[in-house]
Amino acid sequence: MSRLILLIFALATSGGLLAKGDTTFVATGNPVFRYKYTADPAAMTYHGTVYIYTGHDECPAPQERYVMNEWCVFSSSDMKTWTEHSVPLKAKDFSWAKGDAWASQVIERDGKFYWYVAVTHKDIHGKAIGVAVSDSPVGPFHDARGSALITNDMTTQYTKISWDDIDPTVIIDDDGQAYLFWGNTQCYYAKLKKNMIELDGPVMPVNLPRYTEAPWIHKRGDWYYLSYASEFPEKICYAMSRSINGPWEYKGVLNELAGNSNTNHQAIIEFKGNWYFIYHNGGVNTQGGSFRRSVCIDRLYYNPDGTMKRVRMTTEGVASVTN
Ligand code: FUB
Repeated sequence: MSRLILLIFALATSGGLLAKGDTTFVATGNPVFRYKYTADPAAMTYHGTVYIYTGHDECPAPQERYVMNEWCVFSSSDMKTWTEHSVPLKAKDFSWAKGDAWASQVIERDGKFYWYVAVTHKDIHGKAIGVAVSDSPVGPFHDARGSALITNDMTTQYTKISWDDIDPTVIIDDDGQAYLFWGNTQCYYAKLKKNMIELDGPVMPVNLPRYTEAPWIHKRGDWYYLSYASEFPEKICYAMSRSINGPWEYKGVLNELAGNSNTNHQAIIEFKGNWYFIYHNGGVNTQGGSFRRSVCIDRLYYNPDGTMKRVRMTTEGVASVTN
């Protein structure tokens, strides 16, 4: 099917968020996005559409380092036909940041979209977390504070490393209280004010076995799930709790090593009645790997007791959802 026909098809089905420069394509399996390297997926559902926010691995082969300057957003109403929207946010959009568009997550509150990102701080040694805001899930986004929400000096009592303040994940609980979780080596969490751009209490540690990074917090029924990258190379493990404040009970491995990438960074969402495990591997072409990663999607299933079944990573990916 030609690109033009795909574009017309998407215009008819996308709910009207297409703009000049957007690209639409039909996924053929895993990895989903094959024409550029995408990493650290975060996902959000909103009004019948799923949005996947990613970092962009730009490191030229054969170099082996993170070169990440911007974030990307993709949307779909059926998990098969995807639109990439114009780049909605870059590390340089945060005037206080030096660069490094690392892992992130977007959440909606009261019609605004808040994008929590990890970057390197220009003046305060180490990584930092910022937040951008937009009236649309596809942007454009702008720095919501003009300063970092989390800086390395706020967490030195827990670890002296300079790269612990990365990988933000966010949840709004049923009572309206929002929480930010993040961290490398040590997992942290803190309450957010209703404005979503200020902390509403102290930074608190969450102790999880063999924790490395990439926390993702989600809720299903009365259970809270905290999944995270464990050890290195990373596999994804998880813990469950009846309370967002813990105690967290370790439940084991959720996803095995990707094999072709040291990191595996996951997002978990429900969309149109199905649960999805969204992650990255190094599976696109012969140059893919730990610094040229690609987003994949597979189904996630629960056991009757609420625990999650181990993910089966597939080449075929997920089927189109029609309802
Ligand atoms: O993409 C840079 C870093 O690699 C992320 O912050 C980690 O989660 C890992 O995926």
